[in-house]
Amino acid sequence: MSELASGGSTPRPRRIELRRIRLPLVAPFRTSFGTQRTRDVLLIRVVTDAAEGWGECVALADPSYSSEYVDAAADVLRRHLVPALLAAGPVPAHAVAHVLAPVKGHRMAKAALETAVLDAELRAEGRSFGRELGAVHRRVPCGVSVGIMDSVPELLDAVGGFLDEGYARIKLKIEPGWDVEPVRAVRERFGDEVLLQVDANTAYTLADARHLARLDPFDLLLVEQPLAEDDVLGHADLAALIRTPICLDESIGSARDAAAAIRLGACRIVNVKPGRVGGYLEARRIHDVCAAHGVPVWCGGMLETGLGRAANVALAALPGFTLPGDTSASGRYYAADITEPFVLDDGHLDVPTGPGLGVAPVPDRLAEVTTAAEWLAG
Ligand code: NPG
Repeated sequence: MSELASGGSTPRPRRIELRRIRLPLVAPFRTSFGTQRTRDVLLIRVVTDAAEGWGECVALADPSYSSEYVDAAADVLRRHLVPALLAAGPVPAHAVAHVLAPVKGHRMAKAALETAVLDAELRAEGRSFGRELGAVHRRVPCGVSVGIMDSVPELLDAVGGFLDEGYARIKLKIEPGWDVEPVRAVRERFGDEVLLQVDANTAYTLADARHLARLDPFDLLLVEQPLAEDDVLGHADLAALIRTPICLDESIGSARDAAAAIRLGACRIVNVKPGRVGGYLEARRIHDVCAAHGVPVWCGGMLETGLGRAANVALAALPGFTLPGDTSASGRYYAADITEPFVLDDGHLDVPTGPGLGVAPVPDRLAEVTTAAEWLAG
């Protein structure tokens, strides 16, 4: 028996659907790399003889957060990843990455496919994502990410609203020209006890070190990805020049990247986004590497629908996720989600306990927002 087939009774993927949906955001979301107004999402459905499973691709419409974008993800899935998986026969979820490895890069596309296979497998076996990944909490505290605004008063209104809703942590998006003053204003208005952090999405260079040190007096939990994605050494240099702990996001594509960044002293905290790192199984490995080094992790977000959110909440319940994540309620982004919405309860979301993701698209709602769909078969 081949290594891949060692799952024994592993059902074979028979058909795989690529489906595009379009969801309007409740409000524009501005970051240092652009403004999102709608979410153009690629969903993958894997159908086996035993069950069907869903995966959400987090690639944005444009290659602005990273080099991946949704049309490219659909293309590489259609031409390379799905044919490779269908040709491989019965493949357990833990072996999907190995089957897809000959294709370089495209981690967000690979993550979505692996998630759909894992969901189908877990649904067939009646096991939840949380149990499979090693969740140790029944619910997780949630943070919220607040976009760049036109004015400080507008920002203070938004932050006040989120605190009233019960969010346990506030993350402010920053860029040159929108950093020290908004942070100062939020601290002055809401006090020192609010858990506060900032996210630059690569908007600075090492030459900004003295400016970034002006954030030090505000006792931020962390500054996320101040420098370029490929500037790990620059982050290590910056760490010697500022007191605020550095957290890496875009720079970390794998557990190996995380180990290297930690060894270099480039970060004291890691943002884990399953899409960015090729899937939930690699995300768990990053959790394990960081835990072994005493490095806290938290779960990032890519404006997921309920499908991706369900899996993120399960991941965020692992023991090393000691900081609140960007696992906000569905209503933070969508007036109507494609699944039952995730609703905040005392600043927390419940970890789904049903088989697989524990949630599924509501068929009518899914049909309403679908812009294209195609089936691929072996
Ligand atoms: O809560 O899902 C969420 C979004 C959290 O700020 C968030 N994500 O760089 O981390 C990020 C950022 C982002 C990603 C913003 C993609 C826009 C698109």
